[in-house]
Amino acid sequence: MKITKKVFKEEMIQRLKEKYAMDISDATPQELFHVLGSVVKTYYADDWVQTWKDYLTEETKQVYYFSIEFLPGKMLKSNLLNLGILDTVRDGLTELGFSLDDIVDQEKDMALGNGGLGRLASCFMDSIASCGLPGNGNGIRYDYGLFKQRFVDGYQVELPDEWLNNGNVWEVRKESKAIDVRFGGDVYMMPLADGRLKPVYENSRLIKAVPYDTAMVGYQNDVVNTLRLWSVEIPASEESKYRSLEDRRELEDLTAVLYPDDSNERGRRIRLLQEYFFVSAGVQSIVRYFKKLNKPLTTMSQSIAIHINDTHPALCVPEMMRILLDECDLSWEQAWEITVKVMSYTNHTIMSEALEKWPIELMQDLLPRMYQIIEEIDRRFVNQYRKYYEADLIERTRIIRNGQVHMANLAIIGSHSTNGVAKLHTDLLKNVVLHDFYVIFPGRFNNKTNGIAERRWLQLSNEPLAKLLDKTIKTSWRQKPNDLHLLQNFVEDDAVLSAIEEAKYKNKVALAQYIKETTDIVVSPNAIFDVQIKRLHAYKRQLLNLLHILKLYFDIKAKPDLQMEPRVFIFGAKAAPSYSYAKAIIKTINETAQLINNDPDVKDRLKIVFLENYNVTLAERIIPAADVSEQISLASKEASGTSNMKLMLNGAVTLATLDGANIEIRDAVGKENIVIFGLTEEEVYAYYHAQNYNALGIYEDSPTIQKVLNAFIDGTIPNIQFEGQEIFDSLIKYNDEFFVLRDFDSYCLAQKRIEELYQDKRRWQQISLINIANAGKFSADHTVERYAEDIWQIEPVFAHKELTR
Ligand code: NBY
Repeated sequence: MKITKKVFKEEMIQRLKEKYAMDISDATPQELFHVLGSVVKTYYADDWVQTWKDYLTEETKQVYYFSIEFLPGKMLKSNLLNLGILDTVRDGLTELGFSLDDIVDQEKDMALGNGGLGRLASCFMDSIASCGLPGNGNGIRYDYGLFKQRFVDGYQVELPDEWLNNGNVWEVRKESKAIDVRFGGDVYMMPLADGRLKPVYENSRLIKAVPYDTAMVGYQNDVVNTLRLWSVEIPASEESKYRSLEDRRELEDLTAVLYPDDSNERGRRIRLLQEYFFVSAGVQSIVRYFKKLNKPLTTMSQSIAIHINDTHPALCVPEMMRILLDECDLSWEQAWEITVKVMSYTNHTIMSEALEKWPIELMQDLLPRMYQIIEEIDRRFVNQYRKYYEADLIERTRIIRNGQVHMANLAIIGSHSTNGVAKLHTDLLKNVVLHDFYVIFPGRFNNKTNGIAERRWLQLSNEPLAKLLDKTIKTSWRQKPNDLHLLQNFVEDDAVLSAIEEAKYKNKVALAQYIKETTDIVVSPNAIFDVQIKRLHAYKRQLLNLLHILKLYFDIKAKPDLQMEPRVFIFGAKAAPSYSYAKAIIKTINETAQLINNDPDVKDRLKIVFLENYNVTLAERIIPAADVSEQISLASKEASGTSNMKLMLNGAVTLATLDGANIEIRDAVGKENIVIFGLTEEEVYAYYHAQNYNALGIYEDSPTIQKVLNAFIDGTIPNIQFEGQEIFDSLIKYNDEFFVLRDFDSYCLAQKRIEELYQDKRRWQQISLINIANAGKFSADHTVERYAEDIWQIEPVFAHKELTR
């Protein structure tokens, strides 16, 4: 698309007049944002229609990525970049007297996700479109996204995220594509004259699922895919059934809020209904589309792939079965073959409390037909495999067990592919967590290491570095992230090395400014910016970070003129509202920040900054300014991590355990260019087997640990009487579930190593460069290409595009 500055400016002036009846010079940034959004939409409208038509007429095989979370953040700049008009628009606006950045500030973050899993889904949407792959997202249009976090007296307080308050320019409501979804009541099977059975529903309810489509614009390739999010409405025909306001409310609330937990949802009715709601609407609309192609249902897997992102959409399996059996009259065997061929599943965690299970009664009550079908899948599974395997193994792998429906078991049994999200994670799935399934279905298991959208996490968020790269290695890296490798040739080039440092410095100045504005804390851009940004979880061990900071603090107190490299420790993290331990950690970090930041003895050698409301937009500010990337989860617990990749791409040095994708980052940069510490996964498992971990012993043997831990309960850290005790007890009384004390010494040594490296300026610059140069490997473009080839069997549409252009 070729848009000139002149045309763009005229369009802005004209549209603003039409929409707000005013001269552009009088417009507020908010008004400008809305007009700009609608102008940008016209720039991709034709391609959006065309992409859709191409898929239909060419009968291209498409993937549908089902995820209960998507976390795109802001979309304006990313759309401009991908349309190739970022500079045109920025310059045009400048000439009109406005700054693009002020207008960008007006856009609300679209935060329909909790953390890594939701953000991964959005990186994949960007990469799928940018690689020209035919793929669409399918999810829920929550009225309220992830809560806004505020700190009050150091405590996390949650406020509703009213992201739709000023409307949403990017979405298109498609009333005509609405779908009826049925739930509740009773169902029984009525025999027909020809011997088949038909379900008869009594007292069930119908709700209407209305899709809202958002364009997923590919990077300068004319491909525009669709993210389809469903919203609930009560169909006119059903109005009379709702006598009480409460009844109505329960339904209307179905798509009201995103559950703010990133590990477990304890069997809540509305959550199960949410899962079925978007699955049923999505699968029904896919089958409706497939029928338009006039092909035999038995060939569905040649046209359609459905991806189940974690177990939340696992009902895709029985829902597809229901449609094929009840509405298309296929036999069980035919329906099952199609379903398994179409479905694939990604697992994102080995933490057992996060493996989703639903009580049988709840499932029967809310989704009676789903339950019948799951029972039959379970029965047939047991029947088929008990011939070959011992009874215990079958018992452990079946779907219905101990009064519960095991969703991971359903997803694995009902799909042809199960993947983990980093090499170590996949190995643990095969060898430990899902080993029983691996025995039965060895060919279904595969690894797909996560990746990130390099466009957002470098091109958009780190302009100083992006420009430097253009100058140094030309611009091909923008199309092909692997070309970042070219930077490796400059590892001995002093000019390039110091330019990298200058770009980092610039970003640090900008972050320091933001920190001053939002927290009133003054930090020096000359200090080491040490960053830990991720959800607050015991296994991610923000506590280990804090213990080390306290150690540094006591070192200073013991030796007031201690020479050390000044440090700023930056945290960004939300805790699930119901996760009281995580909230205690937040409170404690905030109180420690008060203590240290205001102690005159510290003299700016140490600062703690806990930024409020960590989200995609804040990540885009912090990551370009980071010197050190904290990836310190207990080995074996972090499935992959993705902030590790984003920070590396921006030249931060990784300080990490051998967990998740950290291992692959080490392999990519070489062990001299990363700082590794702590127990390995084998050592962690050895402790589990021997059951001989003794946190109290470590405490008793180490005066340093005693000093640091006692600060939690002796009043040294103020205002944490309750929280301090809770944390102390978690380590000593409850034997330190995540081996924080065991890894403490090793972590402190690693931090010492970071300081030494930083003091060798040139060496640090080189490590930084090597990290950037080797980050292309972690582009989500590669990841989705692997999914496309190995799992979905879909192909890019470029060949066609080239011909018709
Ligand atoms: O998925 C994360 C993993 O912890 C991280 O290591 C990985 O990089 C990332 C992408 O693969 N998992 C995650 O973010 N999980 C969730 O957000 C989540 C959300 C909801 C629920 C469970 C997990 N839930 O049960 O409601």
